[in-house]
Amino acid sequence: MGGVLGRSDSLKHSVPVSKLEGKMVEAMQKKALEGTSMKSFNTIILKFPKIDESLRTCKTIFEQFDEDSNGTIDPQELKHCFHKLEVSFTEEEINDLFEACDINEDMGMKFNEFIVLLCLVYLLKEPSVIKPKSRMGLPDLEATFQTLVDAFVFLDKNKDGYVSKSEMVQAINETTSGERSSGRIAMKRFEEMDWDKNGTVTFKEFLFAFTRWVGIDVEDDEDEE
Ligand SMILES: [Ca+2]
Ligand SMILES: [Ca+2]
Ligand SMILES: [Ca+2]
Repeated sequence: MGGVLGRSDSLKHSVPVSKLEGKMVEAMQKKALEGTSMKSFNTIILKFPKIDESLRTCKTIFEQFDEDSNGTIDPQELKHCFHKLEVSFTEEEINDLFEACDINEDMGMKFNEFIVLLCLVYLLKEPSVIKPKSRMGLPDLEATFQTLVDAFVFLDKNKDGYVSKSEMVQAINETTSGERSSGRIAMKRFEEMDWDKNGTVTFKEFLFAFTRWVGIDVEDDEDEE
């Protein structure tokens, strides 16, 4: 092992964080105080199929809110969505969220962006805010979002609301002790997550990576089922 310890941890945020990111980090630190149900990186992996299944049921919700059925949810449709879900966000909060999740900046939420957005809503608001209305078809979505929060809290060893490269390595090494390849896997996973390459992974980046891993960001619209 080389001797460059702690470097990525210490040169964290050279750019000031956005208001939304600040709120996310704060909310995540609060969640961290509740602890995590994850015991190892493998427990997270084992949850993938269930999370995948649950997120796919989200597709119906997505289609419901895509009022003009053009495959994306625009700001106006999102406002209707929040209204129906009884999520009381201010205009500014909704816009901030929209901007944060609209990765390709085309003023539309694609399915995977919408899922990330809903999960951030879950994080930012009190647990009861997404009301389990059966007609909306939000079955165990909250439980799934909680699982994702748990996974992030597990990875974020120092509970600062970000996952650093060394935390990722630590999490994976805890699981597969002694395997040489685990460090490389950790690096690869980390690089997939840290898409702005600033050395830390936010919950938002984590969620986007997740939608890729479970395969719900498929670009083409062909239904594989
Ligand atoms: Ca639309
Ligand atoms: Ca951390
Ligand atoms: Ca990053």
